[in-house]
Amino acid sequence: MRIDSLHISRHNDLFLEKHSQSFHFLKRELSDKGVDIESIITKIQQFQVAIPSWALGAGGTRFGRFSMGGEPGDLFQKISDISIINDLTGAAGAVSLHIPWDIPENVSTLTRYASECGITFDAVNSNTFQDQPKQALSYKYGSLCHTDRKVREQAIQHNIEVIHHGEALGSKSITVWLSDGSTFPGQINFRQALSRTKESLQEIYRHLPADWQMFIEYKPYEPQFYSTVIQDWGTSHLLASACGPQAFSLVDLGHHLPNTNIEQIVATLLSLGKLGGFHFNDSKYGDDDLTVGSIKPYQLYLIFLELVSGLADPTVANPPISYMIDASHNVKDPLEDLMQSIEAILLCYAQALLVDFNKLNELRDKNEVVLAQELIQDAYRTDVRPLLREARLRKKAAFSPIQCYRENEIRNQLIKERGITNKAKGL
Ligand SMILES: [Mn+2]
Repeated sequence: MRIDSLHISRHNDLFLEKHSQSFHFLKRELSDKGVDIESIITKIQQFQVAIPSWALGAGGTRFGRFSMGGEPGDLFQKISDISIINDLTGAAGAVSLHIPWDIPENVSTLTRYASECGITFDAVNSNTFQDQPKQALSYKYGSLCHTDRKVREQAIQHNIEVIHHGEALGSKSITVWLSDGSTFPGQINFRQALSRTKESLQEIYRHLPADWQMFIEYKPYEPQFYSTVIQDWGTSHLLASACGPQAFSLVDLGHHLPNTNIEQIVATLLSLGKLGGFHFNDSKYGDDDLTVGSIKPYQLYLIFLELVSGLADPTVANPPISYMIDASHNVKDPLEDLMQSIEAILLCYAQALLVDFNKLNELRDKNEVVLAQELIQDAYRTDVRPLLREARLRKKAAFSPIQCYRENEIRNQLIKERGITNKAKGL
């Protein structure tokens, strides 16, 4: 189903007067500080974050999974769900496919449908962390790092197939995340596992089309609890460099040990020109399951300071970054959770755009510690929601995406259309 643009404009009409007051108040306040508000609104309008095809169903853990009904049963319905999010927020115009959970069957019909929905195909993701039905060899003891050459070849071949699926859809990148590692001390030879992984990635890289990028994601633990082969950004960068100029590191917010300085990792990778992708989520204790900005919004803001200042720096030779939300929703309606995440991302992005980095660097040069901190905190403490709303109104998206979603009873409509027991494929 698609959301009727008339319903969105009716919803917006209710807020126009109130919005105009708060927007003009903020506009005056920011203009007095010398902020170019129009260029910020344009940047907010242009910001896009991809939605993964596995995020539209109810999330869950190994203990249980509770459906909310109306889940998308196929790729067409998943794209339709993303188009609802995109129509309401104006910021989610791409899908990131996970193969083999979402193998595109009728490619020309699918690409036509996606284009009608205003959705493009972002990075494709390979999966060698599970065994699939009819798979010849098992990934129980790893995939690209496996001791058996035949298992490594099977995993390499899978990644090449994923690239081919992506090419047919118009994707331009592949994300490789491995669960390879060990759960018990003594289980693997670290040096050999790393060397085999490097050779396998280099083989995949040789099959990368000339205009494609390969993103190498890292994670310190889980599902392996003793070691992972690509445990941190340094290992990811080492492997990306060993592959070549089209290979990059991918930072997933949740794939760090507690209190890691992720913004510094972002800055380091940017300065190396090797930050390819970024996965948004949040976490309290570990992993990556919570809504973006729900636990550590200030950390997200500090990361955006590095992204905004790094990408604007002419001495930084880093390509545009591929952004994706990579979270689980468990007890929430995933569409609502994704809209909350988009709002949190855009808030921190807009706040980072308020910062005068020339002034900040002058303060840093003079070691004005307090004033530098004051400067970044002043932007963080600015309520930029009127800017986000203005950007949405200009794009004919919804003033309040979640409220509009509720007013139109979208979940009930999806349940009516697809049934209460329908389950999305994925985790
Ligand atoms: Mn991720």
